[in-house]
Amino acid sequence: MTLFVTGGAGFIGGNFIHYYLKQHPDDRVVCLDKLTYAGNISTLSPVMDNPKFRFVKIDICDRKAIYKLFEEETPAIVVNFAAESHVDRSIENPEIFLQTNILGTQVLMDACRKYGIQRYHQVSTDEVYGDLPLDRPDLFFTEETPIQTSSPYSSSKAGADLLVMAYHRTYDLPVTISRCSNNYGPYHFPEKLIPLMIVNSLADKPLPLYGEGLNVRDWLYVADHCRAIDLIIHEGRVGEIYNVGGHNEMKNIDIVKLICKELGKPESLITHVTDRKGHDMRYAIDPTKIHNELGWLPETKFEDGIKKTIKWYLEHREWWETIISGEYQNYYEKMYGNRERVR
Ligand code: NAD
Ligand code: TDX
Repeated sequence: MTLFVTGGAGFIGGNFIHYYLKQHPDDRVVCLDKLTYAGNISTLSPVMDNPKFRFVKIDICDRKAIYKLFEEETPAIVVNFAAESHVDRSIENPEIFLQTNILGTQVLMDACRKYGIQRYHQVSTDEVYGDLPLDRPDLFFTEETPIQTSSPYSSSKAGADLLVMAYHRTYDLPVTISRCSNNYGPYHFPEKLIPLMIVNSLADKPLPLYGEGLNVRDWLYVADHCRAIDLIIHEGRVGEIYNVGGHNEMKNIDIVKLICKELGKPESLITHVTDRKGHDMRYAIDPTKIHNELGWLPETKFEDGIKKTIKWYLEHREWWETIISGEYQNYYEKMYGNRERVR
């Protein structure tokens, strides 16, 4: 059986490929990735020599090339991780988000229709539900929560989700969607909160916290997300959406303080800067459906996961030092150079 994993040189897709090849040694995995700024081929170096693995540099929006690869490989399952994934970048330049996240999804599903497929799985996000107020801890996102997006990123992911469900209803495409909360773990690109704070702490650089730092995210260790997707593609019901999250809500400021503590750095490095535009206050997933239907529960507690993650960054300096020495420097200057210190 051949599985296509798009966006496999990125954070979650890369972790998923490592996970999947271990769990299903008889299956073949083909990774399709454009290698944008967020894609790192070095993330896949541990599997490059595996005869069950193939890497193809390809843009999911390139219809001709995608059709050719489907014809050649005839995948049974497609798992689509490929996306522009950073909210701050989407605020600066929404267009590429619409192209990759919506039109790229369409190209993949058209290829699935043309060449046949057992399952198309769309990796989506809890951000499609918008946000929850801080003073209503009783509220959670369920699969029935209406879509109400805040950023160009989340709107593009929601647009893709709607298209996926339309392809199911109209063309009977066998689809599933997972909507997961914030992931953390190895190979996380250092523009996102946790790796950025680890990398800056190690260099004794300011830790830029947006606004008061009271926004809440529901953190899940990436391997738990990979296991959820593996279950959904093999045992999940066609046409269904599954929320994935581990009831681990934390304020940004508490995460950053914890990273300072773990690395023995002073909290005085924390610098409150101008808030993100349209900043979502709180995300919180209700994972009852995936638990009841597929028996999924998170296995890694945050206290352990964050320690493992920090250890990984300490032991894999070359992975992130290469990233932050390149184009990332221009990005950092652009995004944080003009962000005012607010206190
Ligand atoms: P990432 O930015 O680390 O990786 C994205 C990957 O997609 C990169 O390797 C990039 O090169 C590739 N890519 C981008 N455009 C492409 C294109 N046009 N064609 C082919 N490849 C392309 O993202 P991530 O954090 O690993 O997220 C993966 C998926 O999971 C995304 O769909 C995202 O919306 C979703 N998600 C992420 C989180 C999270 O916390 N990171 C949570 C829930 C859902
Ligand atoms: O420098 C920063 N300072 C800061 O305070 C950065 C990069 C972030 N933040 C805040 C903004 C958010 O409240 O930290 C929180 C987390 O930010 P991100 O790491 O950018 O993640 P988020 O915006 O929550 O989105 C993530 O989770 C859902 C992923 O990037 C998405 O791809 C996923 O869909």
